[in-house]
Amino acid sequence: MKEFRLYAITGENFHPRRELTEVMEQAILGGADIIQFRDKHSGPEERLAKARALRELTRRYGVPLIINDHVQLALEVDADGIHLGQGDLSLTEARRIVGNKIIGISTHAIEEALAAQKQGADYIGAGPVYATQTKLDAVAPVGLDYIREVSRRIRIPFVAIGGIKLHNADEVIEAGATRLCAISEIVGSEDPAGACRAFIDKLEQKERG
Ligand code: TZP
Ligand code: MG
Repeated sequence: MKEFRLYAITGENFHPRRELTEVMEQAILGGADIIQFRDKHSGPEERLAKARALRELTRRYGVPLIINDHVQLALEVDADGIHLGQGDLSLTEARRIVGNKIIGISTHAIEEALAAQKQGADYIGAGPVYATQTKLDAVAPVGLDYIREVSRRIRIPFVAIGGIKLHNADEVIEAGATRLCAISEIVGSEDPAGACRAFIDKLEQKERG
């Protein structure tokens, strides 16, 4: 898959004066280089309309669009990939359905990460690094130790997720993450583009050494 470093996921808790595509466009303008549509609340029609709007937006900017959970929706809007949790359909089954589209898998333990890598995931999510209010059924925080372990042992791209904010991003990067993912710190910001630029600055600072 194309290289990426700032993975922005849609949220429902964005700033009251903004709408979904506007927030995600701001995120892209600020440097988010992969977008995930994650929507646990809308019904099928609303979900399809939102996915279509995001497809149009991400195509315009040449940014990959990943769909969380809904494999058929990903096919319907011709998204670039899907993201699955441990409880969703298996990677083998997903691969059979989506062919060579991107498949990302959430992992919370090194065994899950190794299994996802072995089964052909294109990237994994590693987290939640910190406690988060955004995903209420998230497992307990895995902390920076998990980021260190994944960066040592996993060869496919991994993105750190969960409670990542501008005030703690440096230590996540220091632990070995070269890609960050955030929901609330981006979509809940008064200035999503500025928040993304600030994350990118931190990643670039590390890249420059
Ligand atoms: N998966 C693990 S933590 C999380 C998801 C979807 C939520 C991340 O949201 P935030 O607001 O960046 O903590
Ligand atoms: Mg899921």
